[in-house]
Amino acid sequence: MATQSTTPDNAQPFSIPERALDRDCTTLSRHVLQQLQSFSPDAQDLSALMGRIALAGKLIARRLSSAGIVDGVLGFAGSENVQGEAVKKMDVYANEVFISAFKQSGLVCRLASEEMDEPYYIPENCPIGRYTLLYDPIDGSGNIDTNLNVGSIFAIRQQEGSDTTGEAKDLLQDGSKQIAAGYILYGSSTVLVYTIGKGVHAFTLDPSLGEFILWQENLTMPERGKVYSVNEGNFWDWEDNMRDYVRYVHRNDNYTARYSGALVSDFHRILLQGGVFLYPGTKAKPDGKLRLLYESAPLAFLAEQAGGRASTGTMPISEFVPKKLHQRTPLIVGSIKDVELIESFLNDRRE
Ligand code: P6P
Repeated sequence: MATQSTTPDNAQPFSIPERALDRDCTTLSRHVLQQLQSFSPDAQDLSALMGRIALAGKLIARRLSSAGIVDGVLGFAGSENVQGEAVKKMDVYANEVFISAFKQSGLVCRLASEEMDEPYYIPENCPIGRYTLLYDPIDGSGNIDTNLNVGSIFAIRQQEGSDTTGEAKDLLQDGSKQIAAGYILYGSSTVLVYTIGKGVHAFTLDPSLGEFILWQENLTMPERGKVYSVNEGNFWDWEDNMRDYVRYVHRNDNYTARYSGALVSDFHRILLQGGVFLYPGTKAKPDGKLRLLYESAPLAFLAEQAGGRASTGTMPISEFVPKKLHQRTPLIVGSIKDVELIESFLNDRRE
């Protein structure tokens, strides 16, 4: 029922479409509770966790929007991370943002990040929670200095056992242990996409409100798409069957190539329009480049929730049990028919 008011000259009553207001009030934290249809402690925790993710996203988006105007956004920090990659200033900043957003939350016991050799354990003088946040604070940071899209990727797992050693052995479990996953895409607008296992939902940051407002619910990937997204500069490093797949799409008019150099940006396109993103292993690096726990597994959770598929090429990403915290994996993710086609090439199952 829209609220109506009459005007003195009996003109058409002015009405405020209730839907518009209700939508503006569907913030991320409220949406999580609606998804769970519960106000249990677990539901409240999950809602609060997503609220902290949103805070981190707002802080990072604000910083990125001032790149070139304030120091500390563009350029390199002058160090290397555990991945052996040159660290950008924004990698350091964004990593600290997530720690600050969660440190006093009482929600997590540790944070595991692409940028940290070992997990950051919440100090004893801070409230300790029972969840672990795994995250890539800035994915695709090579794009920052040219003002192209970048993202943050996150996954939330329950703390299991009391392992406080650096290996965090209880994190070395398959993707079914993720209770929430998603990403924030810092693009022409800032979009947060998440799942808690009840569909995939997208929110857009309204800077005037400082809130992520519901944009689309229950996103589903088309079962096939036109886009294939891969860095063909690695073509001659791939195994023969992978090269055969790429030759197939070259010859087939139904495909077009799109590749941004930022996983979140390329995945978001695939989520909305269909197609496939792939970062295969090479002869020199059969495990590929992308990390499992805080890049591929969260995106696999989203893809499967959206009716898509995510594979290493030989097994579902969601079933892959990592041997170490910074485990790498080949990644093929997207529309189910496109992923299955690549698997048929890789496993010699072509009709
Ligand atoms: P390449 C960014 O460094 C990243 O981790 C992903 O965001 C992206 O998809 C990939 O690596 C790009 O790697 O080798 O194509 O530059």
